[in-house]
Amino acid sequence: MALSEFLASLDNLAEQARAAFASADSSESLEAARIDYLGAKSGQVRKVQQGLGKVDKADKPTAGKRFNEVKNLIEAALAEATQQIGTGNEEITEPFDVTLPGRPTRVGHLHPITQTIREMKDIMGRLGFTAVEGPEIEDDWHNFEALNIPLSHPARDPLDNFYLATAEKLEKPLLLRSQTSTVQIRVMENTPPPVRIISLGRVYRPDTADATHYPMFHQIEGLLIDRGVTMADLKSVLRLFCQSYFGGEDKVHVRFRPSFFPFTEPSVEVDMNWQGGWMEMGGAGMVDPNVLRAVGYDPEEVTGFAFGLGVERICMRQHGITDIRALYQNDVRFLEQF
Ligand code: FA5
Repeated sequence: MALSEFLASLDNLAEQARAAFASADSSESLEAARIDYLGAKSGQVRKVQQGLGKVDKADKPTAGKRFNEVKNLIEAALAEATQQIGTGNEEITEPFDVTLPGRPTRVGHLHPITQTIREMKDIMGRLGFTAVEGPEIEDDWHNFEALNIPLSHPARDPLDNFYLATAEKLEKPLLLRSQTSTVQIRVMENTPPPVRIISLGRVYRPDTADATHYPMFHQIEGLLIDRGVTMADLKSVLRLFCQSYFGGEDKVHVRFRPSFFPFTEPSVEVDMNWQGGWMEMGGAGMVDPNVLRAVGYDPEEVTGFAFGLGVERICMRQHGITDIRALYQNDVRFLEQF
């Protein structure tokens, strides 16, 4: 091979390699270009080097010298391109101040409803009520029958309840409990009087969500059974509970309205003042003798009161939350305020 031809191929190679390294825009593409040109087995530089053997003997020293120069040039171009892209493994050259404070860790906290539930348990615990739990999937007996809600009662309507599609549906329907009053029955079935319990948990109703309704919400149920319990005891306990939770007599007004529940007689609805008007907080009343009989108690011996209050509404009033849906949208910017 003529010397001039070999030298021209070297110049050509240097130019192409430089252009390839300069146009690489990531360490991956640069590595591909490196292998293409400087790869030990079949890189372009290696191929051109093989051509050196075909150069006339007399021209070999000149050709070899130029080959080494061009190879060095290509390696320098690669080093420059590598530096520009950065390998991610650069050594830390900036001084590092070990006395700087660390980045603050974001600490989570309890959901406002969980906080409310805990406060309620505390307050009622101080009034002598023990917290108990019951299942969220209930049967017909505990959600309706034992609560004096007969088969024909509209409260059993499939449009008002989440029935579960079981094979025995018609015989023994199962449903997501629509109220925590189910727990009253479970406790009285297994405990002789006196009874003094509360139960806090989720209940489910196919209600359309609006500012004060949600299809899943929480109730606090209270039940006190003993000799000689009266409506006055019920009103005192509810007032004390509200005043303790809201922080004093002047912080909340509670109003009782005559109402009807199949499982209490007489029954009341309990309202609290809220934004210049009233918001319904829950229902309550004296346990109906039919319910006492259904669980094997003697209504001539013992009487009692029960109440069921909406936890979300009480939490909303306490924190000035005007829409119940905000509690369940899981927007951290909202939740971290509590
Ligand atoms: C009951 O559920 C009765 N079990 C209460 C009761 C217990 C009465 C013991 C007598 C003795 P009511 O359906 O009214 O009652 O619901 C009670 C409270 O739950 C309401 O006052 C309200 O505060 C809350 N509530 C009802 N539906 C919803 C809903 N969809 N979203 C949020 N809160 C609700």
